[in-house]
Amino acid sequence: MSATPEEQEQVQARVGPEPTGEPEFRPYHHPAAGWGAANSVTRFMAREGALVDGPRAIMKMNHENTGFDCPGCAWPDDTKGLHLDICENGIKHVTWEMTRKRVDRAFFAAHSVTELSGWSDYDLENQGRLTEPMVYDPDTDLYTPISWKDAFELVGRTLRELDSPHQAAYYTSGRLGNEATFLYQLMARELGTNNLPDCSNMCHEASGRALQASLGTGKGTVDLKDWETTDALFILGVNAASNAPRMLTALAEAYHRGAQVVHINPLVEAAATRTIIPHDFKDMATFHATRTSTLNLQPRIGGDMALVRGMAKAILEQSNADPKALDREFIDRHTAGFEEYRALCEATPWDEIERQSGIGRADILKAARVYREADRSIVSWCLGVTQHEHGVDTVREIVNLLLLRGNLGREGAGPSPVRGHSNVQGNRTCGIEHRPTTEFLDRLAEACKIDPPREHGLDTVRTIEAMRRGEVKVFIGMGGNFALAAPDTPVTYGALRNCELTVHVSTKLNRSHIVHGRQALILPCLGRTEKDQQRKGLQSTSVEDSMSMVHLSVGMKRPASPHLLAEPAIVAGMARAALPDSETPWEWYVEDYDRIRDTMAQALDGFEDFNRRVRLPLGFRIKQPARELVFLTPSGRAEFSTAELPDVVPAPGTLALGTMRSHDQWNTTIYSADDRYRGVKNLRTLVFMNEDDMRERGIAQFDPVDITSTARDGSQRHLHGFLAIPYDIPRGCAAGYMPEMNVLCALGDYSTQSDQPIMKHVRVTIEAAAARTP
Ligand SMILES: Nc1nc2c(c(=O)[nH]1)N[C@H]1C(S)=C(S)[C@@H](COP(=O)(O)OP(=O)(O)OC[C@H]3O[C@@H](n4cnc5c(=O)[nH]c(N)nc54)[C@H](O)[C@@H]3O)O[C@H]1N2
Ligand SMILES: Nc1nc2c(c(=O)[nH]1)N[C@H]1C(S)=C(S)[C@@H](COP(=O)(O)OP(=O)(O)OC[C@H]3O[C@@H](n4cnc5c(=O)[nH]c(N)nc54)[C@H](O)[C@@H]3O)O[C@H]1N2
Ligand SMILES: [Mo]
Repeated sequence: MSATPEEQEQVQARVGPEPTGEPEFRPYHHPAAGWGAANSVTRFMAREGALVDGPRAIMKMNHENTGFDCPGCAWPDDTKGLHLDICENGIKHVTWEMTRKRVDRAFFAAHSVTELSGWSDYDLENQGRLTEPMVYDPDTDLYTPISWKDAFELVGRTLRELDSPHQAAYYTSGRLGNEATFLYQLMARELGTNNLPDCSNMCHEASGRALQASLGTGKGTVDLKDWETTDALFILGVNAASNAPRMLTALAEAYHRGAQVVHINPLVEAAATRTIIPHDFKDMATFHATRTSTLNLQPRIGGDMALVRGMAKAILEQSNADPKALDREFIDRHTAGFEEYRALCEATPWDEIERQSGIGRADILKAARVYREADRSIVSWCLGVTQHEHGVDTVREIVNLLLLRGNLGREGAGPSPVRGHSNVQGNRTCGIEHRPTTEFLDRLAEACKIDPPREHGLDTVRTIEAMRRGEVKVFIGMGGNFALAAPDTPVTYGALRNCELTVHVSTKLNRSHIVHGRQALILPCLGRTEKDQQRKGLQSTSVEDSMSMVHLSVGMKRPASPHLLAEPAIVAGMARAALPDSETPWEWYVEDYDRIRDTMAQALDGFEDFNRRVRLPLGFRIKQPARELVFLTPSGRAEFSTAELPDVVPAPGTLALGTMRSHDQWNTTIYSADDRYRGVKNLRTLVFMNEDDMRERGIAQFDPVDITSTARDGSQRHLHGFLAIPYDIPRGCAAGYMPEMNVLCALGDYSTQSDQPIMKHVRVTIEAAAARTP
């Protein structure tokens, strides 16, 4: 299944920008955010030519219903009207969208696709905003302009000519607003398929499935107010300072308040040290840093479940002498399976817990004591927990721990997954789900007068497999950069190239436009910062954050080009062409998004009275039954899980490699080759290793190394010449950046629990690079 070494190398060498100097590594000892962030932002805005518009736009960001929602991460907005509820990376994100650079028809006429395929991903995106629809011309190997009408007709004709609706797949990246999302899933289902792969399949699928199984609803139960009142925060597998920077404010406030903040991560990330809160002008002026951690534990990669089991075991042991260690009343009234779980914890020996977690018993007991002494605890997690074979079991173990002390359904307590893209949670709520429930489909059928397909569709990995086999012939991407984000890069490339038609609705040029099907379209859309003018006036779109708050986002900038269409209009255009007999009033919907919202109010649970409630000052919170102690599980109670601990200890000579983001990137969008908080400059093709693991292999800092991954099926994949960096990471663990390292992730290595590609635990060997024959 794997590609030739040459193909793999081509892929990994071309992601980041040309370094501006020699690689540097100096461990970072400064607080997160603060002036380092402010400097970085100013330089970045100057580069994008956004120094004039940027600040004005940023003042409008995340303001209750009068501004646009930051298109960056899914952290909720401040509820107290904080002016400047913003962060370095959100600003970069917005500036990147508002750049003055443009990719126009002259650009495409001057550069063939073959030429562009030799460009780095950084250079592709850095050309600026796309300006008009383009179609690939195989005769000239150029993208050439096409009218919107002809583009829609090409999509419609190709879809109509398929033998089965299941020969098309409709990918969503988590930035799509709720209204466009609803129309998009409606189009797919009216055409007759549930093939709705999305970025959640690579992200929080495990969280959704675990919370669904344990609590009956696949979302977190807490909100920001809970974060503000909790006694103890446990943060697992999140690089908050880079990926959810506004969480720093919550951590610093918690620390000020005297709450305990425990970070559990093989790497001590910047958020686990100190921060200067950027909107706190006094702190900024006086360089005053606040601690954001009271305890850091560094488990081995994949060791979280054992660590959490250890905490639970400690609490249960204590409860023999001190019954108050448990909330017996809560357990008896609201949970099922407690005795089995207790027996399992008792039967799991401490030495096994220590070996699998990589943490000594004394440290586990410290964490358990924090948990025991807190009246209210929140556990928060992100990809460090989910992108594993046993991601579902681990999230369920987290819930087990919370249940022991009744940390659910009351203020300041509960599970709090940190979602990824700004609207990835809203996408799911509004129907992007390849495994829809019968209740969802029944309501959709009634509200929209369609007959939706009942069989489950394809997720991300299954879509790639089906494209390779020629079973999916049309790939439509609503945002995102599928070619680069998905695992097993050369295999994914091959799958896309095997398509009859690939269509990408995008704001910027990216790899997925260059690695295309026999026919290919680039359809440029408005960004979230831009004014969306439709027949009935200026439109706003709604989004849902990590804590289930739904609110409106209104663009304020003039569109990057007069030829851009809004995402709902693009969906409607494709749908109208593909479904000539459709009774859905596609154009009528697009004239006024209130009409889409009225239909959503009928079709979606929790969206009653949508148009009114979404206009409330902070929007509204979708009701979360588990929060009200209503558990939609088979037993009607919160269910303890009883999974055996997996064996995550690497075999002798091998390492567990986690792929992750640098500080200066947004998934496949790379801003620079620096990773400030990890002390790295001018280098992305690196691997962080424990010093002893390096010494054992005769590897010194910046030595080039060869990395070989071995998949479950025994196939091997390679990266050549990455530079080793000695880092504070447990022995047997290594880390490096996505998407460069996606070539190491075998397509077949997805979790049997969640179907998520295993991106945080790749089995590798690393050795000093063999000399290469030129
Ligand atoms: N600026 C910026 N913001 C972003 C993104 C971005 O690319 N840039 N991406 C967005 C998206 S889509 C998502 S999903 C989120 C991702 O947010 P994160 O989950 O923070 O993303 P990663 O960079 O993959 O980092 C994962 C963290 O998990 C840790 N880790 C790795 N393996 C393990 C393990 O076995 N156990 C534990 N406990 N920790 C482990 C790593 O050390 C790292 O700190 O961020 C969102 N926000
Ligand atoms: N090895 C490894 N791989 C990973 C991960 C990992 O941790 N390790 N993480 C995974 C995760 S969590 C995720 S979410 C995926 C990310 O996967 P994707 O969501 O597919 O990728 P992005 O890089 O976020 O997409 C960037 C592109 O989105 C387009 N875009 C930006 N704004 C808009 C907009 O407003 N509308 C539209 N239509 N398009 C827009 C631009 O053209 C830009 O090039 O990657 C996954 N891949
Ligand atoms: Mo994500």
